[in-house]
Amino acid sequence: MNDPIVGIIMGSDSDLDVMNEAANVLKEFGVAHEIRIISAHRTPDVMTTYAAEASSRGLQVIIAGAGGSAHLPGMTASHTLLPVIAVPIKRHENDHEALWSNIKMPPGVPLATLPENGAKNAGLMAIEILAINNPELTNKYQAFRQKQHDTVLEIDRNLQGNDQN
Ligand code: RP5
Repeated sequence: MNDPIVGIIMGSDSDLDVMNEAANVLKEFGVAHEIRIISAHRTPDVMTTYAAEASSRGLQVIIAGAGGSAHLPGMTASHTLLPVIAVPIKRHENDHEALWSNIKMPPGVPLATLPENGAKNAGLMAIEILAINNPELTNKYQAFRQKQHDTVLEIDRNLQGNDQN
């Protein structure tokens, strides 16, 4: 595999089931990536070093997922100039702390916060960012969107057919 250009990081291995959806998207598009467990609270030194060195190691985008007080995405964004996409992890019905934590960044340090558990779209947003300067990836992404479009048309056609009875 090539050197990773996307870093997927998360606060705990208990976030893996959600964050693997981002990894699956990157795999589908053939984008080299790495997956790391890095906790803003339990391993703050690792988080700081990872973010500070991410760009010089060749990463172009970071996807960061965390639950609870969820400081990992925002603090990572504070230590790098790379775009950071946040995935707030939600575990139960009234568990919105991570969303509120991620979405309330101070002006000057942006964090692209996606919906709770929105790791699939985090992967796709990383593809969009990378595709800006990558025509091959742009073509793959265009094909993905076209397939999605055609699938909806087919489902609708089938529905109309089923209704004519
Ligand atoms: C957060 O605390 C992690 O991102 C995880 O979502 C949550 C719970 O972590 P574990 O106790 O399951 O390791 O920092």
